[in-house]
Amino acid sequence: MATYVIGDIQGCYYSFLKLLKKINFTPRKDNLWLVGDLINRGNGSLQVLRWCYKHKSSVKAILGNHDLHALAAKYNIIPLDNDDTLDKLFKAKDSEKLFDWLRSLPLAHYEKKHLMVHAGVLPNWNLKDILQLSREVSKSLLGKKYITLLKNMYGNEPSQWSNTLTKNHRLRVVINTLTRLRALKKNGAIDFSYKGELKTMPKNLIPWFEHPKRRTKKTPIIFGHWSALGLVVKDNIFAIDTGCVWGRSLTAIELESKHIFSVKTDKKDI
Ligand SMILES: [Mn+2]
Repeated sequence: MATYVIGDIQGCYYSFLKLLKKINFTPRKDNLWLVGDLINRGNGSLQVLRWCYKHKSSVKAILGNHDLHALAAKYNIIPLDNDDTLDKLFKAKDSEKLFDWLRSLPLAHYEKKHLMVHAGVLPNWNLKDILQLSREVSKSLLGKKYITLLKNMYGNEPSQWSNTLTKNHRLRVVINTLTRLRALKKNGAIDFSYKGELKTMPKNLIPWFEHPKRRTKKTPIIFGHWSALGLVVKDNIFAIDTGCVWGRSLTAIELESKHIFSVKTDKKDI
């Protein structure tokens, strides 16, 4: 029995199957954690979600920005973008069931002393804060007003956390942080523009995980979202988005051993 954490699949179904084969994944015996962005941009979003739904008792998945975007488009809050690849999933006869499952996923998962988020966390949040804030978003997503929440999540402001934010702003900062964060400005504000590599990062920015006062330093954190980082394994930080949908690779890490498994992107996926 093992626990594997897989990076951003983004609808790359054949790459996902290859990786499952490589780790010899056995449902009911092994556990699979998925770091979010299960769907969109790759060709196989429908197949990926059907696989996850079918194996949901073995899967612990969290929401990424692309999953939330898909939910908003599904519920007609925003139109699809030209580079979205969600048509088949929207038109499938089991679409409602799959989206209900997707909407039920949390934004953070903590188990076996490891925290999984899609993008990042803020320096002044401790583990308890993160799990509490994730639960607040889930409560809204699962409640009657989930359309209001999905409408309200759009926007980059406020870019700083404060305990005195209004509820709408509070939930927006939580969603933006957990699903979109890469870099912070020196004053602690979230930077929403930089998506590149560390070595070309502007001097006024710092990766969220390198903030000197981050309160979660002692908690191993596994995340995806930042494909330009590539694989990073150091100081309790496990960045595992290796850019499958960009034609690079899909990566899994075995939680207990920290062994890394990787497959090249299958050409059928992109
Ligand atoms: Mn993402």
